[in-house]
Amino acid sequence: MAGAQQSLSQSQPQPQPQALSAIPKRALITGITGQDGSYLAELLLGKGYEVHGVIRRSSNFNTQRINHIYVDPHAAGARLKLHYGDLLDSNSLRRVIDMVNPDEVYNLAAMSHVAVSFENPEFTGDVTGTGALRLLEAVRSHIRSTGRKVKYYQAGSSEMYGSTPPPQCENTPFHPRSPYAVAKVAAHYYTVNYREAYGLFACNGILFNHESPRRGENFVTRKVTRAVGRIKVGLQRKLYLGNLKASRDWGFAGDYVEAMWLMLQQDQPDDYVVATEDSHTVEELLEEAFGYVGLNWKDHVEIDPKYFRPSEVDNLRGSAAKAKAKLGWKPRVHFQELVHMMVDSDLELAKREKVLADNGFLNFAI
Ligand code: NDP
Ligand code: GDR
Repeated sequence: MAGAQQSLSQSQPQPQPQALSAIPKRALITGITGQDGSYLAELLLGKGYEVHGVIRRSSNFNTQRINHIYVDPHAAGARLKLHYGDLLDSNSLRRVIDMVNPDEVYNLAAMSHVAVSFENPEFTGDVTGTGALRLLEAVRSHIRSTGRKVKYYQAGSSEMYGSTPPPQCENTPFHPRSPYAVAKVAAHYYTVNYREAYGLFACNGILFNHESPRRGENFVTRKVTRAVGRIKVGLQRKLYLGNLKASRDWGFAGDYVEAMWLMLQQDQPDDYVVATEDSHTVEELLEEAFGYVGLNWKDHVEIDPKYFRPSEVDNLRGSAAKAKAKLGWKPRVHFQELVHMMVDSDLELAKREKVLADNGFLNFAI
């Protein structure tokens, strides 16, 4: 749907503070076009929020994950609004925050691919690390000039633990193993510093891997389930992967965005690990995903060393005891159900692709 990008609001007047009690809470989400942004937007709309998203200009529309919740902002009652902005552009962040007057800011935007961060380290540091600092400064400046209360959420990552052995909790030392992870550690401590120095209500969610049918196709879970669907319908034969021995604590993105929201509903700001407390290797992921549709992964998977990382993170498994005790959060979807959900979705997608391929509308070199 092109509409989501074509009718971005320019400078709509916002209600003044005295009128706020009569209107819904306003949330601003950076990274709204990503996996988590789309689930968080759905969650907040369901809770009655007015949701504002920061999107960046791209030569192709990139709002596929939120098109189903988007309505034309001219329509009465539209509660999802999009604004152009970029974590690389401080002025755009200040402008959007001053225009939106958010009650809650969720910083989900990042260059989020670990392997790509080795290829583009400086860019990753700028977006994923310094980008958080730019946003924190924009929030601080907004609070200073308006006197309003604004709560801030920072999307932290289990990658920050890197080579520190599991189980990892809030007190576990960080040992980042990629430019992405180093940038996330910087963002983490910027957030802690703004809380300590300026009294900002700022929380770090230290989230372990979370996946869904909306996961980007070059992360390993989705790469596998996408291949399973295509192999099953005859559109693909081989799947090339890197390290099959790495172990991850994989949860469902829909569960994890609830934890983000819960953090900002507490009386005091704090940092929380969010995890399933269960870990599986990439090989176990392959067994589960291929086995679910009656395939043997060993017939299809080949190793391509180009997917090995210069420094790998071998084993992540979180302890979410604090989030369970203080937020009342717990994961609903576990590994097997998650993998089946993703395979079911990607099998349907592959069947539709097959119809297009059989009728000459799609080319697959298999
Ligand atoms: P995605 O890669 O799916 O989404 C990233 C989002 O960031 C996209 O909306 C992207 O926009 C946006 N973005 C990238 N660069 C910029 C920029 N310069 N300015 C503004 N927006 C930008 O990530 P996820 O949804 O999976 O993750 C959300 C956040 O949580 C990320 O910060 C990630 O690092 C972190 N995280 C994710 C985990 C996971 O397992 N999914 C675990 C722990 C942390 P566009 O669509 O235009 O590319
Ligand atoms: P990760 O996720 O690096 O944990 O970061 P990813 O799915 O990319 O890798 C997980 C593990 O799988 C191994 N692997 C492969 N990975 C990819 N992408 N492609 C392959 O072909 C492949 N073969 C093996 C990797 O080496 C790794 O060990 C994700 C991101 O969402 C981050 O933004 C987030 O912070 C962390 O999760 C928590």
